[in-house]
Amino acid sequence: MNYVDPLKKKFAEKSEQLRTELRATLKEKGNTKIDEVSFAQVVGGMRGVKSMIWETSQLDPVEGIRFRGYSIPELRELLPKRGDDKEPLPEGLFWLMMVGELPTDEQAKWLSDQWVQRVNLPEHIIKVIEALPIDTHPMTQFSAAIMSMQQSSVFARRYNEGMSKSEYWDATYEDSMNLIARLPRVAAYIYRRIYFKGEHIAPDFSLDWGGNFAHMLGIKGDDFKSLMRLYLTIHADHEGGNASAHTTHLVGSTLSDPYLAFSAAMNALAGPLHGLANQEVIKWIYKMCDALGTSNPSKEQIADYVNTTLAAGLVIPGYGHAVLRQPDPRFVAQKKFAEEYISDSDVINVVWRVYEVVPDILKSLGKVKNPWPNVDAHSGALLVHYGLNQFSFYTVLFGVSRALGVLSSLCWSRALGLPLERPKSVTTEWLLAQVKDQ
Ligand code: HAX
Repeated sequence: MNYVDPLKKKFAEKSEQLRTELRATLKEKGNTKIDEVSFAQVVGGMRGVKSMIWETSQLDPVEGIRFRGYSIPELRELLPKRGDDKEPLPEGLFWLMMVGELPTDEQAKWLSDQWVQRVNLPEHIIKVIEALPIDTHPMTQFSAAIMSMQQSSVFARRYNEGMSKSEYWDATYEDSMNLIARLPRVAAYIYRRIYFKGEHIAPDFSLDWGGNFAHMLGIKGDDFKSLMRLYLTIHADHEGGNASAHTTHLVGSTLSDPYLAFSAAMNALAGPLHGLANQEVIKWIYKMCDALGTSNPSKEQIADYVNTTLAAGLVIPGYGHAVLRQPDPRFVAQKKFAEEYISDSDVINVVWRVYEVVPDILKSLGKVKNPWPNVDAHSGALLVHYGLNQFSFYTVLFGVSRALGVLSSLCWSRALGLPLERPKSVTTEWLLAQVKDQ
C-alpha cells in the first residue's frame, strides 16, 4: 500500500515487520514457558501475571513508567515543544508510542494539524450530552458522548462491508485519530455545560492539541497551557495491565470498534481505585482542612487525620499502587512543575506535607505494599491553583490523556492480529483443591 499519511506509512512498515516475526516465533516456539502463576496471583487480581502484549509503554516497580524506553524526565527534555514552552507536546508522545521513534518538530506539528482537520463533532452528540441531567457525573457524560460517536466508526462501517483482517489496523487508526481529535472538544463542552451555564468557548485552531484544550476550558494564561501539555503527556499510558488500558484491550479484542472499547475504558477509569482517585484526593484534602479548621495543617494534625481515615476503614487516596514500589515519577514530575512555576500555594503545601507524613503511617500498617504517592496525589492541587476547582471533572482530564496510550496500543493489537482475549477462570473449589496437599 502507498500511504500518503506519514504516520500510517511508518506504522505499516514497522508493524508488518513485527507481525511477521511474532507469527514465525509463535509457530516455532509457541510452547516455551514464560511465567508461572501462584495461588496468590489467582486470588489477588492477577498481579504481575505476564499475559498481554502492550507495545507503547512498560512499567518498572522501582523506576516507574518508560514510554518506548524513555522516562518522563527524558521525555520532558526530548519531545517536541511549542515555541519556547518547556513542556512536551502530547502529539510527540503519541507519535513515539505509535512508531517507537521520537518525532521531529515538523512531525509533531503535522499531527497537531491532522487533529484539527479531524475535529468536527457529529451534531447529535451535543443532543446526547444535553439530554443527560446536568448533575450526571462528568465521567458518565464523557463515556456516553464517546459511545454516541460510535455511529461514525470507520472500523464498524468497513467491517460491515467485509473488510479484510489485514485492514483492521488501518480502520482502527482512522477511528483513533478522529476520536483523539474530538475528545478535548467533547470534554470542554461537558465542563462548560455543567459549570458555566453552557457558555462555550470556540476552539482556537492556531493552538496545539493541549493548548487548545486549555483554551476551550476557559482557564487563562500560558502556564496553564504548559500544565495541560505536561498533564496530557504523563497520564497517557501506564503499560497494559491497569484497568483502563486492559479494558480497551479486552473490549477491542472482540473487534468492538475503538469508540466502544474506549468508552468502556472510561468506565473503568471512573472507579475510585483507578482514575477517580484524582477527585478523591482533593476532596479528602479539603475535608481534612475543614475538619481541622485550617488551610495550613501541621504534620501532627495531618497524621491524626490520616489515622482517623484509616480507622474508619477507608484508604488514603493518591497513595499505593498495584505495581510501583517507589514514589510515582508522574507525582515527581508534577511536584517539579509546581516548584518551577508556582511560588506559593496553600493546597500544594498541604500535598507536600501529606507526602512527608503518609508513607511512614502506611508502612506501619504492615500490609500496604507501596506506601508512596501515585499520579493522583498531586494533580488536583495544581488544577486548583489555576482555578480549575470542579473536582468531579478531574477524571475527564485523565481520560482525554489516556486515549493517546490505549488507542495507539489498540492500533498495535489489530496490526499484530492479536486474538480474542479469553483467560481461564477457576472456581474456589478447584483452586483450594490444588493447594490442599502441598
Ligand atoms: N490506604 C490504605 N490502605 C491501603 C492503601 C492506601 N492508600 N493502599 C493499599 N492499602 C491496603 C489495601 O486496601 C489492602 O488492604 P486489605 O488487605 O485490608 O484489603 C492492602 O493495603 C494491600 O494492598 P496492596 O497490595 O498494597 O495494593 P493493591 O495492589 O491491592 O491496590 C491500590 C492498589 C492503588 C488500589 C491501593 O493502593 C489503593 O486503594 N490506593 C488508594 C486509591 C488510589 O490512590 N488509587 C489510584 C491508583 C493509581 C491509579 O490507578 N491512578 O489512576
